[in-house]
Amino acid sequence: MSPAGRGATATHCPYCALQCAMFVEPDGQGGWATRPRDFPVNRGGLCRKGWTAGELLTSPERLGTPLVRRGGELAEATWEQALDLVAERVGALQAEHGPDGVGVFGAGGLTNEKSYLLGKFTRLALGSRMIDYNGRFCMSSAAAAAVRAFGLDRGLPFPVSDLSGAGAVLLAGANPAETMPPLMGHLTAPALVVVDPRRTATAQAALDGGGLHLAPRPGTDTALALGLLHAARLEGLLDTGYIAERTAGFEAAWEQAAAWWPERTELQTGVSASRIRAAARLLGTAAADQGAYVLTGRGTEQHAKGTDSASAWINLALALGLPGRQGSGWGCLTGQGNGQGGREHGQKADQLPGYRMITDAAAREHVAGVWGVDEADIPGAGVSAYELLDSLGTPSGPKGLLVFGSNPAVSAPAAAGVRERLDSLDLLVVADFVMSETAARADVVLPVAQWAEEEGTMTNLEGRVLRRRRALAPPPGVRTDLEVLAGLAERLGQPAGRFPSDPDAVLAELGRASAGGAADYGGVSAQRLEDGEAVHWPAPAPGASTPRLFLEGFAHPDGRARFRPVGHTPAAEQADADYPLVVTTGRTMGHYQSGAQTRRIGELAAADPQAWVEVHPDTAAEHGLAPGEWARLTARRGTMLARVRLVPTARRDTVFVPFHFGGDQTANDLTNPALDPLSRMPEFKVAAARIEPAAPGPSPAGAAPAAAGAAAPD
Ligand SMILES: Nc1nc2c(c(=O)[nH]1)N[C@H]1C(S)=C(S)[C@@H](COP(=O)(O)OP(=O)(O)OC[C@H]3O[C@@H](n4cnc5c(=O)[nH]c(N)nc54)[C@H](O)[C@@H]3O)O[C@H]1N2
Ligand SMILES: Nc1nc2c(c(=O)[nH]1)N[C@H]1C(S)=C(S)[C@@H](COP(=O)(O)OP(=O)(O)OC[C@H]3O[C@@H](n4cnc5c(=O)[nH]c(N)nc54)[C@H](O)[C@@H]3O)O[C@H]1N2
Ligand code: SF4
Ligand SMILES: [Mo]
Repeated sequence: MSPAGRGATATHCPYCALQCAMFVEPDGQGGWATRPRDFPVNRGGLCRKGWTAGELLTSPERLGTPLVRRGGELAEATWEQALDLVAERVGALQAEHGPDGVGVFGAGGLTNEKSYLLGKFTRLALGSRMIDYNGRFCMSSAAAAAVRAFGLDRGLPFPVSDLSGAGAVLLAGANPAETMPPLMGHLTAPALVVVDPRRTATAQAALDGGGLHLAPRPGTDTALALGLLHAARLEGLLDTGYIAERTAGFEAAWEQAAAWWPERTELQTGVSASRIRAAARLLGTAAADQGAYVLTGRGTEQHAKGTDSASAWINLALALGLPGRQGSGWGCLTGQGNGQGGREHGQKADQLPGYRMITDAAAREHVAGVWGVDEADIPGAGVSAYELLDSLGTPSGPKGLLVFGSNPAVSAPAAAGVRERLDSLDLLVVADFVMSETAARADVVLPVAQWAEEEGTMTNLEGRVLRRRRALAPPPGVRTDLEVLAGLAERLGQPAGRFPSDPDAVLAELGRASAGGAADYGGVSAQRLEDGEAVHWPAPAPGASTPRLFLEGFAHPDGRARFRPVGHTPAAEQADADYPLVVTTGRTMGHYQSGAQTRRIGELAAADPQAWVEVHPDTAAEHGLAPGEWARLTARRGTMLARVRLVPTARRDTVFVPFHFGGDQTANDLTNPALDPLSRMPEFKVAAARIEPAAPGPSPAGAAPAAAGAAAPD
């Protein structure tokens, strides 16, 4: 690895939870370039998003000045004008509608410091219950399942580098070859088993290496996991000693699995009984030998029963004796850059810092003490992300919303309805560095600093806290998110110093607020991270770090993990005569999430300029579709346009669309907002739809929709 040159700053990628280590340095032409840095997670690799991440720093698409809507148009304003206006409008809305009249929507891409301060800001400066964040759309089902099984949720309870020693790894609904390419370097186990309705690059890698690809019908993962447990038991592969010593509840879980013999599982899932048996054998023999891992991704979690589906995979892992063992385990591949830390510091509707529950009296006392307020001044639990978005502007919902780090106009389920709700608000404030589809509808847009212009910490998918370092100053006219919060808090009458804009001061406070909680950052300091120490939470004291959880016991009081007796239930929506296909959604390598950032990066936009739909050639013929032509997909909630790609390995009953595009190519105009009862995760991965040729095609690709309809603030 080439060492840091002059002017090179060591930091981490702005995008996904792998948080690949990189250098940022001047490119010699007035811009900024990135290159990989040695680090155990990415080991000198970056994906194409990482390689091009510098481009947006100096892009003409960058927002450089606050904007305020006047007479229907967004017009330039000073920071004083913009922040004064927000504070004044917030005050007026809360005077009329009460503290919950204004809400906040946060994100798992925000640093730990921002996540923490955003939760504190909502509870104290706004006094509102109404905060939630896009992590609800991400790994919330796996988090809920992990808490009930292990008593604690940390995406991977072991370092990524442990994976390479295993004999087998099962990936359920994850496509890391596209979503975390450098992770593939750790998936060197002799046998990979990939569970995905599509023959993804990851599934192909499994087959190429002599492993297996199981391609279930979307929404049938729970049945498949039950079938694998059944097959493993029939083959005599369960770890009965581990089940007896380290777990509870096996018999009740087995009662559910007993009904899922492989042939019945085949009928439900479309995966052949022989492959189910083969997968169980691969995994079970590796478990007893070199070790094995079961990992889940969004494909198996983003369902209206995603928590049960994650629990079914955990049950399989427990029955094989994997979790809490060196060299084996269960884990969830967390998604956003700070998807892990973002869920620990109190931007979730029901949580306080340290992964504490906002309804827990002792937790409230502790946090109130750190905040210097009365416990009664901390409001109670709010509502989950989709419920919050769906209530905006209604009699019972907030009339004002502040958005930090998300683009729900594109990324929320049933997005056309969500856009309507956003447009019905009296006040929409968006802090962003580009004019996202959500920012374009705002009354006030606040231009903020980007990753390479600020300091802070991020917690990667293995619970390791990392230092984000500043390589350059933000452009004049741009402020950091922490400065924005400080400026607003002051105007809302908060005491000076309660909302520090210095990230290290916030980290120190976050450490105190989280101390004693499940995600304890009490011993995390800027200095430890600067020194390059690997600090995995819980880190309650200086020097403390926990790279591997559960080796001594699980986090339930008796130290045992819990099986959960889950059965298979069908997806919320089934294909029928009017909507004969299942549409599932996900990602491609070159775009990130709603595409707000990557659609503005030349090389990435050129590679994938428009939405496409993957269709089996027979299905295409049946519906009159030709490759390269535009198709219209229609679901009960709306329609989208996408170009046809013929994929001979696709299932005939299923089509796939990426959700990275806006305008009339918004995949979420199709998706079903049916919510998981526990995690409140929407059913992003299963909607019933029909498909037909669409001529002449769409308006300009993924263009931001006109900002019509948003109410003028003045
Ligand atoms: N390039 C890129 N990388 C990213 C991101 C990005 O937007 N772009 N986002 C980051 C974030 S926030 C996240 S959460 C992660 C997500 O990372 P992944 O979970 O890998 O991403 P997805 O593509 O959403 O879903 C994975 C797979 O689930 C499959 N799938 C669909 N329905 C089902 C089903 O019913 N069962 C099963 N078993 N599989 C199903 C899809 O075909 C897809 O291949 O990626 C992170 N990395
Ligand atoms: N159909 C379908 N929909 C999905 C999914 C799916 O698989 N299928 N996946 C879901 C998942 S897993 C996720 S994580 C969500 C993500 O979807 P979103 O929440 O929309 O995430 P992004 O597109 O990354 O939007 C982030 C926005 O914040 C800005 N931003 C980035 N960093 C910062 C920052 O530090 N501060 C501020 N103020 N702004 C910042 C970016 O410019 C961008 O406009 O989408 C969900 N939606
Ligand atoms: S894999 Fe994730 S962290 Fe690594 S370079 Fe790509 S987007 Fe960045
Ligand atoms: Mo995500």
